[in-house]
Amino acid sequence: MAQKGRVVESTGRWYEVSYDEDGGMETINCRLPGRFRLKDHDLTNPIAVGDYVEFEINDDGSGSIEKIEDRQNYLLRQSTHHEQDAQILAANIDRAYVVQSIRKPKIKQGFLDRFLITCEAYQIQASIIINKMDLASENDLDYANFIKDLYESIGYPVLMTSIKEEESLQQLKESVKDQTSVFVGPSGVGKTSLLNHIDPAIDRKVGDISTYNEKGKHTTTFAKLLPLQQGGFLMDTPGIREFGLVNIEAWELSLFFPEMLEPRKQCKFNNCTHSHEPGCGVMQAFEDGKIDPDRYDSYLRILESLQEDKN
Ligand SMILES: Nc1nc2c(ncn2[C@@H]2O[C@H](COP(=O)(O)OP(=O)(O)OP(=O)(O)O)[C@@H](O)[C@H]2O)c(=O)[nH]1
Ligand SMILES: [Mg+2]
Ligand SMILES: [Zn+2]
Repeated sequence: MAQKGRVVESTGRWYEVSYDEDGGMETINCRLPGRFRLKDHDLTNPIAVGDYVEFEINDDGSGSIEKIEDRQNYLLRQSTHHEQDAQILAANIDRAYVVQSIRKPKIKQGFLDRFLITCEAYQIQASIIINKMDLASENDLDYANFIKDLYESIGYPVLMTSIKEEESLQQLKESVKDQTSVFVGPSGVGKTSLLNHIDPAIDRKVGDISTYNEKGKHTTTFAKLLPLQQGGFLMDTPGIREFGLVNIEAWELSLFFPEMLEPRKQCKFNNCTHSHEPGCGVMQAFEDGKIDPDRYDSYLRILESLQEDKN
């Protein structure tokens, strides 16, 4: 008889599936019969971590995936320079957290903005975590508060955390309960450390203090969806330097900046790129102080990079 489960890890050939057995979580290694393999042409993975599946248990104790349920949503990512390599990072997610640290390494606003654009484009709720707040100087604290006010005014919750201050993790712990969440961010910001504090049973390897900025040093090397004791799933992902945008055209970019949605209705030209055109509602809103200069600057940089891709 087929059982229902959820893919928590993928090696490309094997899929680890987590399922409920008499109230306890069990895992089984499953294979995917050949007939599924070429279903989704433009994506490298026919099954993604986070997919809900039905499987049969074979005599040798391994499993065979029989059915993949339709995805409610998914988060795509690509390494910035490989157009073809779009991959589903995770499927069926309730919230994605973009994790940054106030120091070691510093907040990269460009990373935040690119990630948030993808979440808007793929209809995924997003939050921002600023970790390592215990390392913050007075100036850092001002900057963290600036980021919090700015992004919350646009609609993204911002949490300030430190693994050294247990109370700072309370809200995060409550938010991830019974949800499927994903942590994404640069290497060394503390994604795995946060996870280990949310559920101490997880106990994943974290980085050495001294290694965070060494080129190519990543402590976490593969994405894994971890069932939480308190209910729900949390995905730990390897650190990435930049978040590449997938399948986004220059003309639609402003649709993924929530604060531009109203102003862009005032643009004189309906193919306005909000960069130089006369009668542009977005540029007007920027001049009136209704759009933050850093965000508008991010918009222009990303627009330029999307236009370059076309040539
Ligand atoms: N001071 C301080 N250090 C922290 C905090 N959170 C994590 N760290 C340290 O930062 C280093 C990196 O933490 P990891 O959890 O491995 O970072 P990661 O984001 O998972 O990194 P990758 O797996 O490489 O992507 C470790 O030495 C942690 O102990 C924090 O809140 N405060
Ligand atoms: Mg990690
Ligand atoms: Zn415009």
